[in-house]
Amino acid sequence: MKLIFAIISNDDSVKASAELNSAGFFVTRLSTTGGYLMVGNTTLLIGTEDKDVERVKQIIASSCAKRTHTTTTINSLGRGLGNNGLPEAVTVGGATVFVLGVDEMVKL
Ligand code: 2BA
Repeated sequence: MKLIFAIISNDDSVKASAELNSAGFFVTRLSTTGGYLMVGNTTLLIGTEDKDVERVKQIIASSCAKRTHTTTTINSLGRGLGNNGLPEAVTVGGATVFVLGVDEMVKL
């Protein structure tokens, strides 16, 4: 069994969750914040059998878009003074996915 962590845009999270649910996967949504941009994103937790990991990744990939995000001076201050506080454009997403092994999953 695997536990998949998928960090995605808030804007894609409803579609991704709905499509995963429709395909029979169970999903937990966490409200998270990226450490670089300091803006909200969504982390999905999906516990699934090994054989279904590729299918989950396909659904996430098809639900999540790349976006360009321009930082603000205030966000830049959150990361220190390395860029002189100037706005910068970074490409975010579609999704950052981690797949971890699971020893046991029980529902009690
Ligand atoms: P953030 O940390 O807010 O990062 C947003 C975007 O800023 C990243 O997009 C990347 O384009 C850029 N970025 C992040 N850290 C950087 C750095 N040290 N130097 C230069 N550019 C940097 P994505 O790579 O698509 O990541 C989107 C979000 O996924 C991240 O939001 C973070 O919440 C998560 N994430 C990505 N990689 C991760 C990792 N290795 N470990 C934990 N979380 C990760």
